[in-house]
Amino acid sequence: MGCYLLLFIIGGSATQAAEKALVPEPEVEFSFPLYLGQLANGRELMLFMHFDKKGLAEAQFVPTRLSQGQFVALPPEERASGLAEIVARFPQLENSAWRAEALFWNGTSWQIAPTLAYIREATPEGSVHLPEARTIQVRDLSGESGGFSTGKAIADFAKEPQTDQRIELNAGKLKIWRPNSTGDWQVVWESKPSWQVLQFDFGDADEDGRPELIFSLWKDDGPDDEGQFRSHPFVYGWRRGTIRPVWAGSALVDPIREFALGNFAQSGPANNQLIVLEGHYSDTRTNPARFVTVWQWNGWGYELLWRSLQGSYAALRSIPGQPFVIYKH
Ligand SMILES: [Ca+2]
Repeated sequence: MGCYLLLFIIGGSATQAAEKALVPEPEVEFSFPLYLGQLANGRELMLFMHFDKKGLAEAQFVPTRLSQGQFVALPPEERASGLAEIVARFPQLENSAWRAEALFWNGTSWQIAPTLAYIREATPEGSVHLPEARTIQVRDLSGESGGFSTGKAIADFAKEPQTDQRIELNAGKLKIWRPNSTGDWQVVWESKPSWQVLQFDFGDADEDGRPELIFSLWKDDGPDDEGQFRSHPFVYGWRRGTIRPVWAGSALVDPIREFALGNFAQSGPANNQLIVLEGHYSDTRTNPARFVTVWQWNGWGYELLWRSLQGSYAALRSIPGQPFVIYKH
């Protein structure tokens, strides 16, 4: 009898330890801006650096303006001249690995211009390199928070009760973890085994003030997939006490290589744009993209605002609060 009891206890402990070990730890990442000096017309030059567990991952030169003791993003009409000044300041970097391109809103249209940025994962041949495993910890809604997508109606969800949440991508599988009533992390949602998730972000994808999980995936199980693996953008959110689909984009005409969600135009408080590097189904999935595109939520889906000329594009990056999207070409 005693022997059985002992075995039971040991068995129980081992199982618990194994479950705990599987809880993903968020990435160790931090960013800081370095002040480099003055530019013309009262602008100030910053170097934004981003570190992860392997060291310096990215560094971008960014023109800013000093306002009430803070370095703030340039207004739309100054963004082009600010970038031009940076390239002129460092002519020795013009034909180096720092050479990059910026996409931004100049007040009247989307514009691209040369800039300087180091991206460790950018390869000379321009292939697309997305991390195979990534875990972030965020704060998400925890209570009843109304219906699904509310289109253009902006609500202040910041006052809602929030819960810690970990989003884990590992080898094409996406999982959402939240603590249960005793504080132990548990999986509350995971992507279908047949899906291949490439990239995710957490932000207000449908402009209603609530954050969502937005991700790009390949799947072949929908009527619009026609038995082929097709690229889709999906949006999931915490709705009525669980994770639910908010918006499931249909099979895209051109597959997503990389995307970035952010308030790049900075034209309103919840006015996000989705920047997408688009490839072609006939290319391999790590081939560089052929187009850079800008999309905006219109109440029921994403509407195309701008498309680049055909070219070769990869390594899409942005800095929170700065109105530039950087890529290599
Ligand atoms: Ca939202």
